Amino acid sequence: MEFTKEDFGEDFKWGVSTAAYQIEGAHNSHGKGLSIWDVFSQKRRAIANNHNGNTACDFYNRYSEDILLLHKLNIPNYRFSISWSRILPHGTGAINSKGVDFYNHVIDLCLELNIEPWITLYHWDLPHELEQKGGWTNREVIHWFSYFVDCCIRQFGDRVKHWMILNEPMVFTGAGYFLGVHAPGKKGLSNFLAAAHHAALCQAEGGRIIRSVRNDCKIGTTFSYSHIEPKNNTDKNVAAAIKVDALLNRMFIEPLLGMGYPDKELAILKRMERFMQPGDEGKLAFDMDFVGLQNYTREIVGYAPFMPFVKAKIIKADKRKVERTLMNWEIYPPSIYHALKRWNEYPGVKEIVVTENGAAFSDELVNENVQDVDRVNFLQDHIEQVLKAKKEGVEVSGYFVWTFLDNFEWAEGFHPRFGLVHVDFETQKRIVKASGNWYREFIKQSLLKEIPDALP
Ligand code: GCO
Repeated sequence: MEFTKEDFGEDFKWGVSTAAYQIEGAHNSHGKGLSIWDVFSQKRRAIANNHNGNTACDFYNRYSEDILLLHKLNIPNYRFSISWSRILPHGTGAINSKGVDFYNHVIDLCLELNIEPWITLYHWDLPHELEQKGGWTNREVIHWFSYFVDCCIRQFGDRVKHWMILNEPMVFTGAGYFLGVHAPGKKGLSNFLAAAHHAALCQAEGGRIIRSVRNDCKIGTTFSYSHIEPKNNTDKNVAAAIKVDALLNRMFIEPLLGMGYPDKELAILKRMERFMQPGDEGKLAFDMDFVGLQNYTREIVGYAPFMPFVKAKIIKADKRKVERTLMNWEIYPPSIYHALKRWNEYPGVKEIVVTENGAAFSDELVNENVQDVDRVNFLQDHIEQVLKAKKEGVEVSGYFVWTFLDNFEWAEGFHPRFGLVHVDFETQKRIVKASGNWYREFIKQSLLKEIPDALP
């Protein structure tokens, strides 16, 4: 490794990311309402091995120890999400004060330890009661979501200065409302387009609400992004790659930047008009302070005449016999560099934060030790690509590892482990992996306060 943290400059933000449903557990404790993931994960065969997040990492009960562990790992920025139905059990209306207390404790302990809290408002766990009214396919979601955002910024905005509106809208609308493999398990083009349009409106509206309530917060939102290449340069394959790129990489960021949906490249998006109302185009735009890049891999695309709508398919990593992670995602560090360079060229993008990057490997626990050298290499190689982009002038200001703790990996259950910290899901014991120790040393110079004597 031929770089240090110092090469990124003093202001560069190092951190880790998590999400409520993946770690909190306590799915029905202290007045919490059910979310679509609580319900979806109970369906037979929805999740690998019939796992569910009812307990997950039990972060709800163990947050003090876990945040102390963040402190021990020298991690100065912690990104987590708010479980909407923990705060608003019915999705709107009455606030559950116990839920608010929990996030207040998390935030206050972080601040006490000089760890900057970064909040994601929506990381996929819509309140179940709202799904019963159509969820993201119902345009009313804009009102429900606005109410939730308003509650959160009023409750926590005095102390939390970094906000992200949505986590990867392409994934929760695509997997949840088109493919049906994520909660709420809906399928079909109409569900997808409706959900996607409403999510795109909410990402901008959420930004407007935060800015109208407080003027001292940095507002962003996050997007998944995979560098895409055609399997070869025939016209058909190139055209297929352009469509998949429009769908996976451009469909949510471009309307936010005032460019509209990329329907020239992906004609199917013209059908979005069915869900659009007068004035919507303008409402899709908002000038974020930063955008969050979430990158894991690249995708190779080929022409596939029988695939509905896009006539394209992704050729998975095992078929290509390339180096890959446990998720069957190709290990291709330049992907993050290409993403940063491309986003930097959008005139509306002011600042980019890598809000997620990481990998699942088949970690082995031997003598209370996980020597996850493959993860250390993955992180180093990706961080190096971020530095390369930064040196070339890209406005990238932070990097967050996905993730802190091994956790509930959505439809894959607990099998793929992405953490810097190993979790035994039977005993809830935490063991810092070699990658966690590496990251701790890498960011050592950050100013962290001593651990205070008394904990809440
Ligand atoms: C994502 C999610 C995470 C996943 C991670 C690994 O945004 O896709 O934020 O929840 O766990 O990406 O798949």
